[in-house]
Amino acid sequence: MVHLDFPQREMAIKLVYYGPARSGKTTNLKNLHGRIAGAARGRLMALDTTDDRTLFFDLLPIHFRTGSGLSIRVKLYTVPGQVLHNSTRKMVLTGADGVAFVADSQVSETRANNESYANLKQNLREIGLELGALPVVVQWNKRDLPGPAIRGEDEIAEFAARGPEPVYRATALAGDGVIPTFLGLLGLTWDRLDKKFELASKFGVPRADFFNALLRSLGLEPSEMDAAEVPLRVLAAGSGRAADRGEPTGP
Ligand SMILES: Nc1nc2c(ncn2[C@@H]2O[C@H](COP(=O)(O)OP(=O)(O)OP(=O)(O)O)[C@@H](O)[C@H]2O)c(=O)[nH]1
Ligand SMILES: [Mg+2]
Repeated sequence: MVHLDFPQREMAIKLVYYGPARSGKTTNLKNLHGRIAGAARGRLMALDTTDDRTLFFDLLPIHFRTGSGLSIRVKLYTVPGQVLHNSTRKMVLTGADGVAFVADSQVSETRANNESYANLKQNLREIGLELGALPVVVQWNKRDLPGPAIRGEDEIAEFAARGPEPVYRATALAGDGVIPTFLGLLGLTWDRLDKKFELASKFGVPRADFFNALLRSLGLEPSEMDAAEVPLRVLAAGSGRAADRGEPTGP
């Protein structure tokens, strides 16, 4: 749950990277950690088994300040994708302000993607959140793998056209698509929180100031923000969720 302190001019946002085992959630955080400029970058806490599988969760804190002195903390978490760690996933998901679903592009992982998406919905329901009420973006990772092993571009485009979530392609291992996914999720989350809590007016910080401060402290180019604003399918304002319309949704 977002932490807002208007008198102290502080806010803290929690974002969660969700998805099946080995889809690349930890890789997203490691890549972000490697690219964030010194002052904004917190310590990446990761607890892996020897074969690199997340045992508990990873946490990457980011801290930056707008020109007008609003202090912003963004805490990025990953869940452990392995099926047996469900209670940990639920715990990490609690209080999330937004979710990035990292799907594995490999055809062999289709079922794992679907099961993980269903698991996300189920866990959200159990902690009293609804998928439709939460900002969610989808990242199709591992686009570098050879053609026959992964879903085709047309399949990804089709998926992107079907659901309401912005969809990003990525090769997290090489850092491609990592920043657009992160900024896209943070953008949706800001918009949702702004609607609910009137952030821009109460903090006196317009959306552009928030993102300019973020980009500056992360050492990013404005063009990277542009990439985040143009996912494969831009969220259609006011459109109902695919799930509510009884249509298939999820990867
Ligand atoms: N080819 C390729 N491999 C990737 C990519 N991203 C991640 N991987 C590899 O996939 C494996 C799993 O990546 P992780 O980031 O540990 O996956 P995870 O989603 O955190 O997995 P769990 O912690 O078990 O849930 C590692 O060997 C990564 O190097 C990618 O874009 N392309
Ligand atoms: Mg992991």
